[in-house]
Amino acid sequence: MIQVIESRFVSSASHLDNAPPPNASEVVFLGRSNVGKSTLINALLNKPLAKSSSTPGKTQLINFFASMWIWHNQRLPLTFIDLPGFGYAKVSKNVKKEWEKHLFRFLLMRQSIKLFLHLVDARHTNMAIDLSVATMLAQICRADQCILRIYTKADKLNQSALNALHKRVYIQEDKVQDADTDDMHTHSLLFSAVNKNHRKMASLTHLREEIIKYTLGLENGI
Ligand SMILES: Nc1nc2c(ncn2[C@@H]2O[C@H](COP(=O)(O)OP(=O)(O)O)[C@@H](O)[C@H]2O)c(=O)[nH]1
Ligand SMILES: [Mg+2]
Repeated sequence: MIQVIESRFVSSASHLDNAPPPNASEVVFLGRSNVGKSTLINALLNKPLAKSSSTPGKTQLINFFASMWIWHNQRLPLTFIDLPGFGYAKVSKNVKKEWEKHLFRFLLMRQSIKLFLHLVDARHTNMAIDLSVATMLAQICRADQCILRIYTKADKLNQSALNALHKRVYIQEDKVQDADTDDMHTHSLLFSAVNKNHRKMASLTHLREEIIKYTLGLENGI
């Protein structure tokens, strides 16, 4: 049984250099604007900490959230990191380029990151931006890190699309469509913040277990 007993917003940063000192294992949430990052963070932490909005591209800073989890009578501190949306459309190309350079450096250099949660809209699973994020993650992922791809908004799929994606994710292995990437560290799940009890979607409890498993390096069995 996993419980999240405390969670709070720590601070925002624009770069690696002004990020708070790492003092726990870290889980990074990344994906396009509006894919459901803030919603998922709030659901997992059980508190409306991350601002969720229907206006794409609002988040421009890296936001840090501290939390304390209880698992098998152990206290496990975990930090969640909400990254600004990739593919943000409302800034100039140069601003965007500069911004993504900072993000990349942050992801590459921050040693405390143990898990990358890559959120992909379940309705649009082959977007170029997501494929390039997946490739980038597979390239920078260290041996002590994992990538978990979460297909969000699964409630918006019709039955046959849900079945097809479910089959791809759980029955066949869901591979990044790029032959160059080493996909050993990537796993996938379907999720809906709206429909929490669907047997083809991961529950919050299951997601929390996966997060613990991967951040503690226990992926070969809890
Ligand atoms: N139907 C549905 N809507 C969702 C889901 N997750 C998020 N949303 C909605 O999608 C919009 C964007 O979500 P948000 O968490 O702000 O996305 P972010 O930009 O990635 O942080 C909001 O209106 C959310 O209520 C989901 O699983 N299902
Ligand atoms: Mg957000």
